[in-house]
Amino acid sequence: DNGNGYLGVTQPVSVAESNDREKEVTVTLIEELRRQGTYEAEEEAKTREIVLGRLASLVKKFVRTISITRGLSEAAAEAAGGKIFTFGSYRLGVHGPGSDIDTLCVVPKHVSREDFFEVFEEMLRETDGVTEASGVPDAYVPIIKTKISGIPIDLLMTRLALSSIPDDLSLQDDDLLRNLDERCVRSLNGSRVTDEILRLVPNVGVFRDALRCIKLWAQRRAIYSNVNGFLGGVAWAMLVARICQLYPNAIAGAIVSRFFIIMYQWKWPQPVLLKQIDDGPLPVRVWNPKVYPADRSHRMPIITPAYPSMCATHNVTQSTQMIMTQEFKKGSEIVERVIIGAAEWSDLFTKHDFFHKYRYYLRVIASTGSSDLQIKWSGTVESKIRQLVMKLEYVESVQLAHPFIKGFEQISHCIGEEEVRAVAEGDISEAVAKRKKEDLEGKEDAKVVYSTTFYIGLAIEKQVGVTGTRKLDISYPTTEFTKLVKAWEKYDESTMGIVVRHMRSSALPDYVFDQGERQARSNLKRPK
Ligand code: 3AT
Ligand code: MN
Ligand code: MN
Repeated sequence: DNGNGYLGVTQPVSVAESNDREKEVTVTLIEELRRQGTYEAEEEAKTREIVLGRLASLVKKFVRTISITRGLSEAAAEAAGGKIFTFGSYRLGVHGPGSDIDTLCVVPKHVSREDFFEVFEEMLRETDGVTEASGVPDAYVPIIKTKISGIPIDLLMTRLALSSIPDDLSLQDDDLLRNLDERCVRSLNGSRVTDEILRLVPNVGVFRDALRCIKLWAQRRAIYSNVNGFLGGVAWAMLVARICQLYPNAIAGAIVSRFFIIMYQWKWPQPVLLKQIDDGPLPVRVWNPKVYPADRSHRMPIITPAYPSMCATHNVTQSTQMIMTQEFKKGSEIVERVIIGAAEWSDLFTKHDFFHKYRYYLRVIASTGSSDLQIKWSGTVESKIRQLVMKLEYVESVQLAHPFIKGFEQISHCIGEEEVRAVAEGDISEAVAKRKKEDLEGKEDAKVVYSTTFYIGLAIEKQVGVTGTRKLDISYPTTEFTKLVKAWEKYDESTMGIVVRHMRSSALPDYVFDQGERQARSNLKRPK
């Protein structure tokens, strides 16, 4: 509550209770979400709780162990505490079967990050039920990825400027950020943001059900991805939370229907805020378009509620904004029909038609010779795709450059340089496609090529074709993009390939379609 009797930066639109029809469609919505498999089984939920309990004790044991080696007494070591906080989808209560648990480990000041990545990681490995534990200490947000009793877990750590971490510690106080290093501040942020979102919604149960619906819809419509210029989990959560604030007594079905209409009509770049932005006690940057030109360029700003507030949607481009706006419109039409009984909730969750929508596509192919290197290289290339999209948007005849939200990975077993080159250029011959690992045995010039292909759909003005009379010229954006990815500090010409090619939709490979999807569509287009 902000002192005015409501949550949020404005008064609610309506404090009315939902009507009978809205109650009915809420029941059918939850049924449909169940049918779609968005809820985990009871058994898995129990496993998660057990795993978190064990993780909490392990963190305490770790803090105690380090405290002893730092010369603290038994009693002081015990009192040093240590606590875990979850964030991400599990904390919000919208995780699905197989989701990870994002967990923050909070330790006192005498425990260092090195201790975490050396001692704690080792302790994890020696724990029963732990099947994976790999730390990335130099990441922007340092992380240990682990798996306990089959549950994937992302572990972050933050070292507070406190000599002990009591069990009832809350992360809400902004002063906790004083005297922390930047990595600790970044690691703390996820938990502080999710906690704050939950505090700022009037009814957490309603928020969860509505968010589950919106997440599933966004995934099916292929607009769930922060890197590619759409929205990620935190941004979707904040949008739904804002609608919940505007209709504090509405139930999930009603929230979902308001969501689409309000988001379709939103006057961007007016920001979506869950509370007023605080200036806070530290000399750190807080989102402020009046001060920072970069913040003024955000097209659909959705601002995190925990200090220091940031924009969760700085990747949105002109094209991705247009695509999301169209999807809000379509969603609002479907939900309107659901309310009058002329459509089913399942209609809202139909699969996207990205690979049927455009006549021309760009392919970006990143390739290397090893799986470890491929993860890094394809990740680097993917993180730059929105730069390519923005450059394509500048090309006069390009109306829209639509990035697909995931890359397609392939492993090709090649014999000879010729085949290696062809695969790197995206031409995987039938012979190569069929060849297995065993077929390479004893072959001297054999090489395994790992490739990831990203697709960008192009909406082009009529009369302009890739091979038409007025030629579409995308050489400038593609050359600039290639230069940009090659400027990566770890780029190595001899081991990393990057190729950009355009293609007609008819040349799309079968792997982008579900079984039978392509055939069904082409029958649809040419009825007999
Ligand atoms: P899932 O149910 O796990 O798919 P989620 O919303 O929990 O959905 P993630 O586990 O990927 O999604 O991310 C949870 C939060 O962790 C979101 C963001 O604040 C943070 N996060 C995700 N990826 C990164 C990253 N590479 N670096 C830093 N923070 C990240
Ligand atoms: Mn997660
Ligand atoms: Mn995660």
